[in-house]
Amino acid sequence: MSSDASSPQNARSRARDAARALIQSAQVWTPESLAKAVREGQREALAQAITWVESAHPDHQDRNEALLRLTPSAGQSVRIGFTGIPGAGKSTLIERFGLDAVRRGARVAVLAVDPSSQRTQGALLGDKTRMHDLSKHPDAFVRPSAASSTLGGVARSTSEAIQLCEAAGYDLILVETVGVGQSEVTVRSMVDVFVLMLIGGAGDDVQGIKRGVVEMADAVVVHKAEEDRLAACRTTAGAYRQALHVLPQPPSGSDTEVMLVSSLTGDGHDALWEHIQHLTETWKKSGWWKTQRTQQRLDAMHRHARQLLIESHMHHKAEAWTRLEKDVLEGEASPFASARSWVHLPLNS
Ligand SMILES: Nc1nc2c(ncn2[C@@H]2O[C@H](COP(=O)(O)OP(=O)(O)O)[C@@H](O)[C@H]2O)c(=O)[nH]1
Ligand SMILES: [Mg+2]
Repeated sequence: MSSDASSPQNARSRARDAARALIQSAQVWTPESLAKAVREGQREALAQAITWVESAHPDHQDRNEALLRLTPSAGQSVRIGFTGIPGAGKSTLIERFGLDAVRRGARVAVLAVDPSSQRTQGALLGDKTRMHDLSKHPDAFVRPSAASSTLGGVARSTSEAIQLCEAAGYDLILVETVGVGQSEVTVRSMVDVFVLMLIGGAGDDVQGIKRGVVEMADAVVVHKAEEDRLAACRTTAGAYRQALHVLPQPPSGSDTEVMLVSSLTGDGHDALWEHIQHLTETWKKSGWWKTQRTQQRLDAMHRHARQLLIESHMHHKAEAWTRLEKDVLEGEASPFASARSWVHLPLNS
């Protein structure tokens, strides 16, 4: 048989591939067909399903609800959140951690929550190139942060994206969130293990780490701990160990571990993996695993109720909103009175 690229057989097969790709891209999904494709583990379907649930449009909510009903999570996964300022090395650590995990036999999904990417678009591009090897791996799925977001930010749909990844058979879900604003609090309530990442020697004020975020962490990673940075990283780690000592014990019952890690050399990566394994096993035995997940389901319901209310009102009373905003800007109405009258207006005003 000829292997010549210009042979008629090859041309026919290329045409067939192109036609198939065209059909696929033009495919009109129903919640049923999309859910089935997600459960079969088709990546394009998973990407499409996440795009669906990211939509805040009221007309899309029936469709999304049907999709989510048909893609229940088996609940066997481990969800890990990583937070830290831009530049802490989250994407780099996640790529290395994820590649180690697929080598150990896990199927890994990475989701990014980046409220700042809407403005800069920078993180989006950065993550795609940074997780290059992981995103190409057949046992991994990498979803860079959505660039568009309405009220409540990208985090709004992250718990649904997690569910979809689990339905598609991914058993290790890694969520990257930038340590600004409310995103780390929201992500904390969606993951089993929460990791705070710092750079050694950079100082707290520089990194903008709030005490509340340290309290939420199950592990503190002092990152980029290699070569001439090692001494500074050890000092930072010592300071955090001391600070954690005076904080109350976390509700999980496990003390927060402070670890030195380098994603350049890989030092500390095995220890981080083992620590997370240890927490998982301990919490499954103690009951904390189930307690936390149950509480998180309730948190998610509350979050959605707030979000759906505001989105529905924004959609149906958009004109009144603009009018009232103008009144407030011109000093003709008080913010409180305007907000109240808007809330009490009937829909479609
Ligand atoms: N020295 C050193 N640099 C690192 C390490 N991990 C990441 N970096 C670098 O830190 C910069 C920011 O990394 P990135 O993963 O994009 O950080 P993110 O914004 O937190 O996702 C990049 O230039 C990385 O190459 C590490 O372990 N050691
Ligand atoms: Mg990043």
